[in-house]
Amino acid sequence: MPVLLYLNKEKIVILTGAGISAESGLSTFRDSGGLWKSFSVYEVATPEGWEANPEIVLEFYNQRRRKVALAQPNAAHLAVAKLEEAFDVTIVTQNVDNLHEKAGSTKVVHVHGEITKARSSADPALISDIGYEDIQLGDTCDEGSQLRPHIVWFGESVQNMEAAAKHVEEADKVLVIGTSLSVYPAAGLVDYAQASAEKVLVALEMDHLPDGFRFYQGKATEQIPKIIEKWMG
Ligand code: BV8
Repeated sequence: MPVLLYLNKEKIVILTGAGISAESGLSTFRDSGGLWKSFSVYEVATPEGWEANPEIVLEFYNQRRRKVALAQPNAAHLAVAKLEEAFDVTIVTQNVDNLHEKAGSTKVVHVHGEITKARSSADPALISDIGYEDIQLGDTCDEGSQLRPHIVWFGESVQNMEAAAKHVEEADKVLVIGTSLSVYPAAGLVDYAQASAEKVLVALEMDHLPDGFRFYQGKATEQIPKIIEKWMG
């Protein structure tokens, strides 16, 4: 693709949450049957929970990682990946699964971490790819500290936020898929969208719609291919 052509491509930023992976069999958090209905957030997704009982936290993520290993990208992930043929697409995801990458998307910014990575509990810069392997108590980093999931827990600073906000600010189109927009600062990314940008949100339901966003209510695998087909026109 000649550079000039690439530079002229419209920029699309796609902000995704657990809802885009729901139809791939991965649980959301706050829907009925969601993870926070059967697990205590405090126990499995906070540094305090990790300090109190690391085995419970390791098992929570080991169980989810085994499900991610078996999960396949769905029609929504695939349609989003296809957009790259005609647009400059950046995905900013709160999801820790790798279904966007499995679908073929090439620019994926994770703000809440990645379940296929582990990091040293002593040095957050020591990150390693573990694929779908469990992390057990006693698994240590090169410096001898216990390995933990490379996941952002509540009370921990979110990753890549500055880059993510810049992408949204520069976008001609912002598409939000499958997030309740209830976790900050990630949820605040929608506020960086320009008034002039086309803003669309797809979910099963939304308590509050961010300013200027058009709401398409329904399943991602039904709504997203239609929106992408229109944009690819
Ligand atoms: C931090 C771990 C400070 C990863 C998660 C204001 C500013 C800053 C912070 C705060 C603030 N107010 C409160 C806070 C604290 C807190 C917070 O936001 N609390 C909330 C609950 C009020 N934020 C934090 O603690 C953050 N850290 O700010 O630290 C700091 C700063 C500097 C230095 C040190 C510290 C950290 C937040 C990250 C927490 N980690 N999880 C994991 O285990 O996966 S959050 C968790 O919720 C996930 O990461 C997930 O990504 C996130 C959001 O959930 P959603 O993806 O939106 O999923 P949800 O179930 O909620 O909704 C599903 C949606 O999909 C629904 O809309 C539904 O309709 C739709 N849907 C379902 N099925 C489908 C569908 N749509 C289409 N098709 C379908 N089939």
